[in-house]
Amino acid sequence: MELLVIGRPHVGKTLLMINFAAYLGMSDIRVEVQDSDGRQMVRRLTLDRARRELVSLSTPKTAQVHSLTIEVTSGRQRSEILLVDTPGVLEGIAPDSRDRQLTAQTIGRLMRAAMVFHVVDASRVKSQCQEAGESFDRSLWQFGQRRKGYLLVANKVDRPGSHEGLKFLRDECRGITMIPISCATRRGFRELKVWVCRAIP
Ligand SMILES: Nc1nc2c(ncn2[C@@H]2O[C@H](COP(=O)(O)OP(=O)(O)OP(=O)(O)O)[C@@H](O)[C@H]2O)c(=O)[nH]1
Ligand SMILES: [Mg+2]
Repeated sequence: MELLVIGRPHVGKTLLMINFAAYLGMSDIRVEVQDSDGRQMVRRLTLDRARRELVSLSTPKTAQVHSLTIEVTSGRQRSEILLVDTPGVLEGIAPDSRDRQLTAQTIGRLMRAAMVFHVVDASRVKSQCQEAGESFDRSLWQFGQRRKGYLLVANKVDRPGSHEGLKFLRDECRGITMIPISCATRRGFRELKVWVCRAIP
């Protein structure tokens, strides 16, 4: 069963994948890397190395689909979930054909995934949505309103401006489940795990 992590570039998707694995008790991870042509390769990384190599200081970073298997335990129930980190989706149609292919691959997976973390940067989402008008984020949370297994993850709540961003999201996304988190401080990870346990089909 697949849990897809999707969102605009630089919102913290990759750090979320790695730090959530750490929160669940994993010390090293087996990352499957799939390029835009569907070719696959496997890498075993410590969490520190994964953070150093996969998380970006400048945008954009992830140019392939990364996935790793996590195990979630709740009471006696143990479930294996494929956590899938995707390249950031840009507004509109990308000029580069490889970027267009990656976006198509990501949207295709969105339709098939049992669960979706739609990640936004709480400290920037308000200005990004206001600048873009009909933005990718808006389309995605409208899609999420009609779908089981969709969660809006408001990341970077440790950053200035996130308070206003959370208020904006609460006004815009009525009826949608949202969890504020920080991949930097790990706030909200317990709530993420509880949500995943309940959302497992
Ligand atoms: N302050 C703060 N920084 C964060 C948080 N989460 C991620 N970052 C930083 O945001 C930057 C982007 O993180 P990534 O995990 O690479 O973001 P991404 O969404 O995977 O980026 P792309 O792969 O380019 O789409 C890095 O410098 C992270 O350290 C957070 O909760 N708080
Ligand atoms: Mg990334």
